[in-house]
Amino acid sequence: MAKPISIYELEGGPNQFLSPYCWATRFAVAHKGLPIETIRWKLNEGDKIAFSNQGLVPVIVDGNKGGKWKWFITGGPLGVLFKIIFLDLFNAQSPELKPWFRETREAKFGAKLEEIAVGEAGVPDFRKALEPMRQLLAEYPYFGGMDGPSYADHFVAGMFMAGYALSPVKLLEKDDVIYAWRERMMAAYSGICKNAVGHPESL
Ligand SMILES: N[C@@H](CCC(=O)N[C@@H](CS)C(=O)NCC(=O)O)C(=O)O
Repeated sequence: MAKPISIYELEGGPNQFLSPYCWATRFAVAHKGLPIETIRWKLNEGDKIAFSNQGLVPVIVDGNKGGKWKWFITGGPLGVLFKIIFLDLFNAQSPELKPWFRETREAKFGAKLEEIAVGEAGVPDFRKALEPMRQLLAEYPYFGGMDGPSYADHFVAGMFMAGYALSPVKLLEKDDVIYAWRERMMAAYSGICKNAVGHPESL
């Protein structure tokens, strides 16, 4: 068996993966059929990933090769989801980290966490921001087309899995084409999603 690729991932509880970007990487590595090993990382542990010459996760280590996987962001929906789950993300931090999280995030955004977070009230905006994806999935089973998931699917599914890990809010209606697509993605890759800790009531 190949030596696992290690991924520095944002720490929740065991098997609780909080970062959409890390999820996209988990999917992509699983897509290649490669084993993966998680190195749990906290937001204030920039020193541990300094070898990647930047301060964000995911960082992967594959043998002696380390580096950051650079992805582009899907803009709208992830920004809205961030506001929906922001207090859950705060609450998922360890008691020692919470004051640091509050202080650095409030300084960065220039507002109280409670003013940034919108919770469930953000759902209509989130669903609206998914409209272009909905149109695509009405035509094709995957963002990558007919044949199966590709990186675009990994990235969007990563966003949903971060929501699942953190928040009980129902992001999708059952009759949404994106709902069926999410079910397909959550069943893919030998159950990497099934084994992840999250909020089943949010589905
Ligand atoms: N666009 C970045 C996204 C990575 C990112 O923002 N990761 C977050 C976790 S979701 C992070 O590491 N945050 C550390 C911090 O905010 O200090 C990338 O190219 O990988």
